[in-house]
Amino acid sequence: MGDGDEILLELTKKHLNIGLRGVPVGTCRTSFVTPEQGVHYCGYPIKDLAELRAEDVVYLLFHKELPTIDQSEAFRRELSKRGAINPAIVDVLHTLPMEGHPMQWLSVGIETLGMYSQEGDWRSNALNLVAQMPTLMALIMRIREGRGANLEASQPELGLIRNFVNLLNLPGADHEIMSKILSTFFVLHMDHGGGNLSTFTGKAVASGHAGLHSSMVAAMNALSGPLHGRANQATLEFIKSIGSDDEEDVEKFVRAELMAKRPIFGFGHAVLRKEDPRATIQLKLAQKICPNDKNIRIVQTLNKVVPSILGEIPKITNPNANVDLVSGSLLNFIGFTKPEYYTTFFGWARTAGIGAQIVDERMVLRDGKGVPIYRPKYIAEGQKLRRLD
Ligand code: AMX
Repeated sequence: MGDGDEILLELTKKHLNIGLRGVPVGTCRTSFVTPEQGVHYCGYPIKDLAELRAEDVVYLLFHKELPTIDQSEAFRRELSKRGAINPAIVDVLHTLPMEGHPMQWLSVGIETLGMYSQEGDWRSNALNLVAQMPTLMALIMRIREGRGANLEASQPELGLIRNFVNLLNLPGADHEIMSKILSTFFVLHMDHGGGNLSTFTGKAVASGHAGLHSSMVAAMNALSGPLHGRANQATLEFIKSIGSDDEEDVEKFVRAELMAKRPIFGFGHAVLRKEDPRATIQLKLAQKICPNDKNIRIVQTLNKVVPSILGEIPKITNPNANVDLVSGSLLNFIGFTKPEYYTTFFGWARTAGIGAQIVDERMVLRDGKGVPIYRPKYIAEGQKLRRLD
């Protein structure tokens, strides 16, 4: 089960130079995606996990089962112990150019953490990174925004989300609401099957034994592209450019965008054939927390009018909302008004899923031997093909 309906088992020429689309390359123990219910973590549909504590979902991805109360407490203590980071990271971040994208800062930050927290085993290194990400994220935002590093205030024992929220201490922010929205965002974005570009890249680099942190940096760089993780940034920019929540205005705007051959951001999906449950969950959360927020009202109007407009276009296989329709507007509502940071939240969440998948490929699959170094076959142009025709 996973990534849609049928599994391709016979390769022909038409499968070359299409980015391995649909070509099976391995098994994934953490998650799969179905057209009806979207992503499942270790067999659980995402809608059943969204309200859980973030650490319990990290536990699920690493252990393939949800923790008992005792296991949950022990795991949170373990993460808390792993959460302390070397203060030298602050000096490194201060040397980075403000012109860099926050995702570039995140990559440098993760590589630097790796220089100080390698323990020699993939699992420990992955959990160290998950535990240290909240502090790294807060430091990056504070230093970039000229608010100064406050590493001494880091309290990993508060938990992943709460430590970030306290450390960041964004002026005017409501810490309860920020924690709720970030916790949901974090759980929804942790994993998405084995073959998405960033996860695949991370596992490929790890297959050469480059080390957990260097492999994760490769994954984050893959995620940073506008065709991959940067779609949440693009969607909020799209929503802001609409400017009105009136149904007629929105419909006019959407039809003009389609005429100009531009995408309607926040709609459509490569695998899903229904509204993405991650969009449904965030729409409900927005309705509860901030129904009158200007961007959320535009999102709600979009969700009312767009599916039927896109439904008129036969080539579009899924006219419904995807995860990115709402996430940027929620982040904006809790005070993250600069969309360039949104992909870093996505990357932060993915360190859990990608970390767990790297551990599986390095320490579990093939009876613990691990997947060998990646080496797909490329064919010389003009080479005679006997079987690929
Ligand atoms: N607006 C305009 N055109 C769309 C569209 C949309 N929302 N969704 C699909 N289409 C077009 C495709 O571009 C494609 O056109 P083409 O044949 O001329 O190239 C055609 O409809 C068929 O597409 P599809 O098979 O339904 O989907 P896909 O797998 O090719 O693309 C996706 C999926 C997400 C890239 C696409 O729906 C899209 O561009 N959506 C808008 C951007 C967006 O919201 N991205 C975030 C995706 C969420 C995520 O995965 N992170």
